[in-house]
This record gives sequence, C-alpha cells and structure tokens, in this order.
Amino acid sequence: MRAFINLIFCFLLTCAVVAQDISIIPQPAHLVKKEGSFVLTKNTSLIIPDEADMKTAVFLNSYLKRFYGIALTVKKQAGKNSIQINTKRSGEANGYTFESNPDGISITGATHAGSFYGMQTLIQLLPVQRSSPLKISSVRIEDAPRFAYRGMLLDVGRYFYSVEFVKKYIDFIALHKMNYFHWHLTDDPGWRIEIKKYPDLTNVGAWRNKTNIFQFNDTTAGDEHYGGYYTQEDIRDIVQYANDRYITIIPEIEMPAHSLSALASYPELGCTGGPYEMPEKWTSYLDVFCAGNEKTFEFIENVLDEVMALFPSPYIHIGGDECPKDRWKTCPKCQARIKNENLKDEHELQSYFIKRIEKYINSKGRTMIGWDEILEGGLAPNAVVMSWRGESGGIAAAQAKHTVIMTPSRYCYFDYPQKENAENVPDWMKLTTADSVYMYEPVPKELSKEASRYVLGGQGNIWTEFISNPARAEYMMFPRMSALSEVLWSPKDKRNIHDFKTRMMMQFKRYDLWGTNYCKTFPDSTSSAMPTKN
Ligand code: TNX
Repeated sequence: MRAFINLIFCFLLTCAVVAQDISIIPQPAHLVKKEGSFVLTKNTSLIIPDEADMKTAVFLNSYLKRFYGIALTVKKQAGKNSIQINTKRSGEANGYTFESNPDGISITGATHAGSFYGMQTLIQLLPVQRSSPLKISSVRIEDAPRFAYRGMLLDVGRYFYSVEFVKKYIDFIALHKMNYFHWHLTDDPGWRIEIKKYPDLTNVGAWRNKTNIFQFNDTTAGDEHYGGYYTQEDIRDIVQYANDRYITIIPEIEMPAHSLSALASYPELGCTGGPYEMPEKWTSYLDVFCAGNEKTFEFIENVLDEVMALFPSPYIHIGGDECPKDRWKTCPKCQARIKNENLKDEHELQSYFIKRIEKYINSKGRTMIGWDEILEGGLAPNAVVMSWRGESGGIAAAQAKHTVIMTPSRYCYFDYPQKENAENVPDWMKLTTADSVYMYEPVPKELSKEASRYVLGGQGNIWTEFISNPARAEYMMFPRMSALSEVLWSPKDKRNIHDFKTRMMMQFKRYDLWGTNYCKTFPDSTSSAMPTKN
C-alpha cells in the first residue's frame, strides 16, 4: 500500500514538474515533449543566417540581458551549443517549428514573423526565476496562429500614456504573439497626435484644466493642468519599435463624435461655431464635427494625410461610434446637406460622412475601419467593422461580406471589472472575468462557414476613463490579455480552461519576473486590492 502511495506521489510530482517547465501561453497547436533538456549559457551562440531575422535576435538578446543578465553572440554559420533561427518559406501562414534537444535549439519560421513567434515560445520555456540555470525542456512544437488579427487597443485620449509605457504595452503585445496595436489617439478630453498643419490640436486640444471622475480617488481632479501628446518624431520611433516586433499600429482618429478636443482647438469645425471648452468629465458630448461644412472635410483630409504619412498600416480607424445627432438636427448647413444629397435623416448623414472619408482613405490605398455604428444608415462599401456592442454588428457585417474584428464589450473590454465587488466601478460596467474572456469564441455561431471567413480576429481594449496610470492599466490587462491571446492564437479544440489555469500559475510568476502589475484573483480567489497609484 505504501509503495503504491509512493508511486502515485511520484507520478503527481512528475506531472507537476512537466506542467511547470512547459507552460506556454498561448497554447501551441502541436507539442510533443521529449527526453532531456538544453542548457543555455553565455557560451551558447545565436545563429541567424538571414539578416532579416536580426530583429528577432535583438529582441531575444534584450530579453535575456534584462531578465537573466546574459547576451548571446550572434553568428551566421551553424555550430554546436547554439540556437538557430531560420526562415523557410513553407508551412502555415506565420507558423513555425520549434525543436529543442540537449545539443541545441532550432526555430524555423514559415515567415520572418513566424520565426519571431518561435522565439517567443523559446522565451516561454525559460525559467521564471532569474537565478535558475536556463534549462529548456526538449520538445517539438508545430504552431501557427488561428486568426490573422490579434489586437489590443490602448486609449490615450482620456489619460495620456508616455512613450515609455506605450513601448512597454507593445512589448506585452509581442510577448503574447499578438500582432496589432490599435492606438486610440483622439477623444473628447484629449488630442494626442501632433499635426503640423494644425498646431492648436496639441497646443489646445491636448490639455485640460481638471479631471472630474466622480467617485474615483486616483484622479488628477482639481485645478491641475493635465495633458500631453506625441510628437511626430515620437510616433515614428514607436512605429519602428512596433515594426521590429511584427506589430502593425492602427491609428484611430475619432469622427464625427468624440471630437471635442478638435472643436476646442478649431471651433469653426462645429455646427455652432463654439466657443468650446476642453472637457473635464466623461460624458457623451453633443458637439461633433459639422457634417454640412466643407471645411470639416478639408480639415479631416489634411489630418489624415499626416496620419497616413506616419503610419504605414493598411488600416486606418476613423471611430464612427456614439454620435449624438442633436446638433445636426438644428444646424442649417447639415440640414442643407441632407436635402442636397437626398438623405433621409441624420443617420444617413452620418453614413454620408463616413462614406466620404472612406473614399478618401481608399484613394490613398488604405482600408478604413470603424466601430459598428458605421452600419447605421448604410455601410461604407469597403469598410472593416469592429463589433463592440455585442456580436450583432459583426454578424451583420460578415453576412454582408465585410471583414470584421470582434471585440464585444462583454468579453473584450478590459476596463470592466474582473472580479466581484471591485471598487470604483461604474454600475454599467459588466463583470468580465479572465475565465469569461477565455471562454469567448470569436466566430459567432450564427455565421455560416462561408460568412465566418470574414472574421479576421479579435481585440482586447483598455479604455482609460477610469484607468489613470500605467500600474492600473497593467492590473486591468493581466491576466485577461493572456486569456485573449490564447483565444486568438490557439486552435479551438486545443483550448481548455483547466489546463489554461494550470499554465497561468507559471504565467503569474512570469508577470513577477517582468515586474508587471496584475490581478491576482484569477482563477478563483477573491483577495487582492486594486492598486490606485503608480
Ligand atoms: C464605449 S467602444 C466607447 C468608448 C468608451 C468605452 C468604455 C466605443 C466605440 N466607444 O469611448 O471608452 O465604451 O467602456
């Protein structure tokens, strides 16, 4: 009996060790564990035959340097005791093969991005303690992403986030094998991107005198002059930084609503002509761009010219959400536009607005993305739809043969609370636990096989009305972003919540290694307090 118990104990211990040393998030498509392990030391060399994979080598070396204090010598020719990273144009899109043996490691990407993802897998096989020997289990992995679009949004309009934090955010995206950073650059309370032709957008629109977010105590409430913006130089630097990590940045310039910061800077762009104050509260503002005024379109086109020169992204996001129609109803110019263009009402006027902007964006060879409100009053012909008010917008758009990105608030809004009884949460925000994020399926069951091909992927969103500093942003991101990364990367039949929770135990330690903040409540406990200050 005793021997039997010992046997069981040994078996459980082995399981725990295996579970501990192989704990990859997102879960690879195929993984086979083999005997033994490779020990990475400062004498290990990094073999990079193709110059284009140097970005991957640089990322790996900076990770090793930062967390383990070593950097590997990069060579072109293969040798013993080495990690070889190769790109061979074969296999699934952006996939890779990873093979580790006691003698060395070989990563073969189907694309350079694939090689980069293989390197991220290597990072996930490293120990989570700085001082441990760098033992990497012998495994063979064949892996490729399920969805082409795996995104994260950061709202810098409500609160400004430094260049340094934006880069950190991009690193988190890369560490999760995600590939799009949706940068929400303008909103009512802040315009954050320098536009040379319109300097007041950042002289005026990037600053406010107060931030009043009622019950929350981690605010800049008071008479503090609050704000900030990114210079075009900052933006070029960040775009390059993302590009080095195979991440595309999608800039979002909000229109026709969420635009009070632009109106405060250039009042002639609003229906009433102003004057407009920079907002200090989080409400839906009635003042929006005047849709009857030609100057509005001239302004937006000029702004978009500078935006498109800075961002090589094939996609440009124009917002399009939550536009109150009050001003348009009483504006003579907007009413004249409705009449002259034979539009039925203000909803069709919004559609006219968006279609006109889409034409401009398309004429520059780019594709427009909008929130699902752009379906109202008639969808622009080539638009990509981001479905946020549930899944219905995404379903309708996919059925109409439009590409969609799923980001329904119930699963993908990481500004919503992630545990019961969280403090400082407005009551309209629904509980969005990491479990529920993990259980989210981006292809709605209503879609036919044919229509489901239009689902490009999904996105998590950090809206920042109530997230005023990096520590809190990280807390709201983790572990939900880790859960979402697996939803978007791993094959559907490889997703398993219990297994994920086991792997999360290691991921929490990895967060500790990174020095990031996170919500410790996952999976089940209810302890841990919300950080309120950085
Ligand atoms: C809705 S999502 C918004 C954002 C807010 C968010 C808060 C969308 C298109 N509009 O402006 O920040 O809810 O959860």
